[in-house]
Amino acid sequence: MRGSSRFIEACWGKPHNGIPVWFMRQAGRYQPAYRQLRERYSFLEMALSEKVIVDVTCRPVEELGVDAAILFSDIMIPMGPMGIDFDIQEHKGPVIAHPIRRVQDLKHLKPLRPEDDLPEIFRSIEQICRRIDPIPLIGFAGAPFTLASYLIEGGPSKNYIETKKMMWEQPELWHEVMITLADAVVSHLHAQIRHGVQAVQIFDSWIGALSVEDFEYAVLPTMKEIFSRLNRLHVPTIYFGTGSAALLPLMKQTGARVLSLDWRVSLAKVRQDLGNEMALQGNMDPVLLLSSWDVLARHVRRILDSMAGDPRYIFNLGHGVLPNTNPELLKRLVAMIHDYVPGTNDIGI
Ligand code: 1CP
Repeated sequence: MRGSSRFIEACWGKPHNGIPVWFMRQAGRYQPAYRQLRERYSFLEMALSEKVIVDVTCRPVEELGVDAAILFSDIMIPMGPMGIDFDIQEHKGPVIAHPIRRVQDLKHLKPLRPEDDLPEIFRSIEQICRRIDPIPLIGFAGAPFTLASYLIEGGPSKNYIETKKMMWEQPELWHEVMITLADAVVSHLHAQIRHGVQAVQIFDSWIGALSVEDFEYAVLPTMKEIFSRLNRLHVPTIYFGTGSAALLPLMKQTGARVLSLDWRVSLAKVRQDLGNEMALQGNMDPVLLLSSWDVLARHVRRILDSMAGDPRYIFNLGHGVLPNTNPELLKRLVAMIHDYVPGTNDIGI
């Protein structure tokens, strides 16, 4: 049996001691051990090696003292067995050999059969859960919009021109793409939960590119369907986006139990606007980790004071840890959050 964890308790809004903390991209390039391995292996070799997945995932728990681990993987990994030929290039990210633009391109995709297609990942999840117990492991997947943006553009993008054109000019094909990806996301996350992850996060990193109207029409129905299928398994479900301030009321409607926010919004204001049912996660600017400790600590204190006493709050960054971040600073930050004692707060929650 697993013990209780303040991260899981905070997701559900149950009483717990101290503010939970973990970091997006805590398993990755800022870690000296990761960089050493990366000199010898490609990213994809590492992301499919059981030993590497387990080690890179567990280290932040053991070295930084965070309250949750996140699986070392990538949102693109399930796309391989579905028939997408891609590579992950250093300093760039995913590059897709044959972008999806027409109905025929979609016809070649196979449904994901997670345990048969990616056995290394599920064996790793079981090992990780045993090694870090009672600290929980967070599983994840990319959201259909963010995945689609890579598949349609062929790689990282600034203006999402082909993606938006498909969304507007070929709504039926767009719908098919969203449904196909939604099925893969749900089956991948269901399998991760079956093998032991205790919470799941859906990364919609580039959703801020959409207007409120486009999100409501072209993305929201799929996200509602995904969260409704996931919530049946009674594990916390987290929805993350960046640049998404205008979308937050609609992101709440998806049914996600936790919203993960970037640094552009005020947590206390979002709490006020969205009410008390959902947990909130975030939202320190990751660039602060490249500043001096004094500057960093002042900003952290402000965030913690603004959410003091809120049982549904989880400290995190507004986006991933940047590669040049000093691990010692992350460790000190975790300690500061755990040692935090609220003064008086004027939020009243
Ligand atoms: O060269 C290298 O060593 C690869 C760098 C790297 C790493 C360490 C990539 C390529 N992915 C990852 C791991 C990763 N990716 C994790 C690990 C777990 C953790 O958080 O600690 C996670 C959750 C992801 C998810 C991911 N991949 C997202 C969503 C989160 C986010 O940061 O917005 C996205 C958008 C990707 C695509 C991707 N993969 C890699 C890069 C550099 C990118 C971004 C490219 C772009 O700017 O579009």
